[in-house]
Amino acid sequence: MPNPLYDALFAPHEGSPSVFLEMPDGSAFTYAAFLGQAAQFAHALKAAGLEPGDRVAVQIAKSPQALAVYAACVQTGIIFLPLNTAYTATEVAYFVTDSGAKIVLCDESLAEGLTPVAQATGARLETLNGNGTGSFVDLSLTHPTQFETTPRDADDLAAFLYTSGTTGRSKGAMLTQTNLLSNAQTLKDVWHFTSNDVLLHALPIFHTHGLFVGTNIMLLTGGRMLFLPRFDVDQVIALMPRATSVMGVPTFYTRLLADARFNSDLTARMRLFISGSAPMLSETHHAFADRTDHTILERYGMTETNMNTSNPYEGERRIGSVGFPLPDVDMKITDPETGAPLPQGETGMIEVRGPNVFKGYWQMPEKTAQELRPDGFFITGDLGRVDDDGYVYIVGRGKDLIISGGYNVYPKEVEQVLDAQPGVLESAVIGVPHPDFGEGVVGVLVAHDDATLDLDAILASAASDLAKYKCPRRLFVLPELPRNAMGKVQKNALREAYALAFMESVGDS
Ligand code: MLC
Ligand code: AMP
Repeated sequence: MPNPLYDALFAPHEGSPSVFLEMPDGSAFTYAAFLGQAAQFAHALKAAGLEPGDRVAVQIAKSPQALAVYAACVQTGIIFLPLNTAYTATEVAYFVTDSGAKIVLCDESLAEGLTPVAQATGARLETLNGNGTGSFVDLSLTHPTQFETTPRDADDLAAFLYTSGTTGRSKGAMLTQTNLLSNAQTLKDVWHFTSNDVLLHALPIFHTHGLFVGTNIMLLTGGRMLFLPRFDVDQVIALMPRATSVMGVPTFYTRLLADARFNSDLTARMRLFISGSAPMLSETHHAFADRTDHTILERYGMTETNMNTSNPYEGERRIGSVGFPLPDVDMKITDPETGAPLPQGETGMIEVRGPNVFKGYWQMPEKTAQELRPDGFFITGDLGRVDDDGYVYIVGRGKDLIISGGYNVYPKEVEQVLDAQPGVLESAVIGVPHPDFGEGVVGVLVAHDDATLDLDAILASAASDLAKYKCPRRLFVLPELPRNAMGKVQKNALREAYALAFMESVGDS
């Protein structure tokens, strides 16, 4: 009985002695060992009473075992719900409650904080640590290293990825087997990945980029990954001579360029550098090409759609552009107000349709209807244009979103937390240029009459609710927020006003 995603990504490697994952300490996991562990995890999930379609929420460090949980979910038809390890217990509580996850898997160090979450929702809490130990592993040890794959339809759900929104409430993007598989197949072809490739993998595996792009492509090809727990310049430089490809966010490349050891000798064996998840400055593109003779291939994607466009592997990689729509992706540029298609060359809303486009937001039919048209086009919230040669340019965002080091921060979510702080009447959260993260989060506060704001206390309190990367790096206080005639806060004015002050403060720190 078929399970298209498992059959394509994992089944071909069962019993294979080829190395799948190589760790920075030199230890290695063959495909056979990896899939044996995944099968044991699949048994453990089944023994815990989970059925196909149930959700498993995981907030665990990047490790081979963490990836094996993903494989186990695919093999059992259980929906994999990975969570950023930076999320606070408050944030995780929402995801677990909203998704109705039956099991929460977390690092031992997080177990105490998440116990009340599990108790409140009736989820079972098990641990899995970055070093491959934990109660979940203990549960799996007595099980066989083979598991009879659960049949699935191509349209069945494989994963939920939560993405925040302009209303501040996170939405669970439902991704089907086809969404993940079709995109991996397309990308493998357009980027010429083969079993000879060695991907230097330094991205987190709880987001589209590191999991569904990097990992799925390598699984599909049977290639190897140099699997780093996180992006570490020293490790990346040490391992680069053994790699053929890197996928990263722009911060990876600016950090490499800031290191004098990074030069063309180091990249001589490299075949492909890919960037995405955030805009790359043209100066970074040029500096990279000057230093290495490689032109970074920039592509464009998002949680709801996986990848939509890519610069060509062969042919001109146009700096400033995110390339062409992928072969199976329809794209149109529309008037953001009316949805009517705009003439060639004009700037408007980017809409995409294809097998990569998600099924909708979990239990949010209204939100789904607002963003996913009945004819299948998804309204991305990104503003773009297409040039005469068909290259797509992202020229702005129709959504109020900050991207910091490749992580999305929705101002509304942060504003809600700031507004609830003592003495705060209202707040506006903006993104301003940051030399390392591309954009940095800044909060502008207005105090209630007579109130004196304790900015340190406000930041500390926000940090207990929000993941660190969402927390403002600086707070400023204004007597009132600038508003237009309609009463809307003029965030552009705030961005202009605080960009310099923020940059200077980054320089000082
Ligand atoms: C870490 N910090 C961040 C941050 N990452 N702050 C803002 N933005 C970020 N992205 C915080 C840390 O908590 C720490 O706080 C301080 O900043 C410095 O930490 P660091 O050690 O320098 O950070 P590091 O661990 O090196 O992480 C930086 C990073 C990482 C850029 C390597 O954020 C990263 O791997 N980003 C990739 C995100 C990603 O995969 N995005 C893809 C989404 S999918 P303090 O106070 O303790 O010093 C998607 C679709 C698509 O968007 O198209 O791909
Ligand atoms: P996420 O919701 O985390 O998946 O983030 C997706 C968003 O990242 C997109 O909607 C874009 O705004 C942005 N993005 C991804 N890739 C690029 C890119 N190459 N250039 C500019 N923005 C990008």
